[in-house]
Amino acid sequence: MMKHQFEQRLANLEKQYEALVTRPNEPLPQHNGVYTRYKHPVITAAHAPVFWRYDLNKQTNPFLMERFGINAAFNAGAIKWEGKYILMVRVEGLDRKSFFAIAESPNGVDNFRFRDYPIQVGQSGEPDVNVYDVRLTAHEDGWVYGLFCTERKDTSVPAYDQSAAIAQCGIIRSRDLKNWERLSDLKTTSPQQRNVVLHPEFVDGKYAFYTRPQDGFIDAGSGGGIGFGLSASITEAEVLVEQVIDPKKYHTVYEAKNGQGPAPIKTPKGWLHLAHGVRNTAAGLRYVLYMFMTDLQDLTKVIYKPAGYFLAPEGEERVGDVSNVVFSNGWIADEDGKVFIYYASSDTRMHVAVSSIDQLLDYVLHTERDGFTSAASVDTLTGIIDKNMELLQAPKENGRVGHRAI
Ligand code: M1P
Repeated sequence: MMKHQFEQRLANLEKQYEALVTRPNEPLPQHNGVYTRYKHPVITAAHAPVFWRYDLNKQTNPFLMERFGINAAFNAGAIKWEGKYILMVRVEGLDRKSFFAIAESPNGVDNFRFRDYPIQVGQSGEPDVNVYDVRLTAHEDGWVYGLFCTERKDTSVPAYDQSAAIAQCGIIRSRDLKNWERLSDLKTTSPQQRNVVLHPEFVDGKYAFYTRPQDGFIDAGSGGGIGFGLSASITEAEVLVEQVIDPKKYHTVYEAKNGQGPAPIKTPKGWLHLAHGVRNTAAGLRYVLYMFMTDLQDLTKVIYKPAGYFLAPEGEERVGDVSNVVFSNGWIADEDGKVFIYYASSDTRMHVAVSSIDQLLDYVLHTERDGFTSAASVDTLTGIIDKNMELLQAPKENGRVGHRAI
């Protein structure tokens, strides 16, 4: 490649990169009253800095070839830190390995920029083969914890089976979001664990965990619900009793399995939870998000749970490496009550939907629960229509009748 071509291409790459990361985002006009989606993904593989992907030295990379391609950037943990909106993103290279890297934004909806280096999570015993889906919790003990899935090869199967894996929960912690300390992996009685989340407060003086016991790597088997358990220690965390507080259930959006999303948000009415539910279809697994609320005194008691999904893949969100998936492991509740819900689509890119504590409470408290039959759904709908008919037919205060001709 001619010298000037190298420089020209590099200049173009840097220009495109700057244009992408500084592109303003905007709320989409149509919304359901519960949250507002934004037009552009907040993070994509193309948000990985040019100096990650290319060797910028003309001597060692004369063709200005990509040396470390990024396949996807998704399933990010989230936290507000020193006034910035922080996403700890699952960045996946072309080699399928994922790792964590922090991207920061001044406003939560655009201008996310990766820090220069990815995070070194260290090791705990047998080295991780793959790490992903971190949940960040600012715990009342003063540390910020990151609980993530550590995947290792299942060596108990015959050599021809190169897919069998074991998922467990790895734990890191930090006081500055720069230096991370690896703790021992969480021990439970379940053969596998994914979607483990640390509750932000002590419960009976202990650390509280949301778990997702599962028999196999993909199939939850006899497990699959959202579990809850306590551990006296966080450095040698061990949950001996997992109580399933939100089980999978026939003919729901969480029929095959489900999992806690980010750490729950405390409100005066209860703890707000965001979770993902999975069902099987002829086209493969479909992942959607749903919400529920647990009791402030008894964290194992689900007190509200709207029927169906809260957010499902739409439009281009439906297509990606693992299509028909939305997944969330990060949200940020701002001081003014605004809530930034970060979700990934189809294991490929990150989006934001903005809501508020008031809207989410209204949604969770006043959306009818699942009646688990078509007849029950018809009853719910009929109740809504009946009330609306009364309104539409009632004389208005000024003496006129409702606008709808009956
Ligand atoms: O591919 C969809 C999701 O599958 C897994 O979710 P779960 O633990 O519920 O099975 C995870 O691998 C997740 O990362 C992925 O987005």
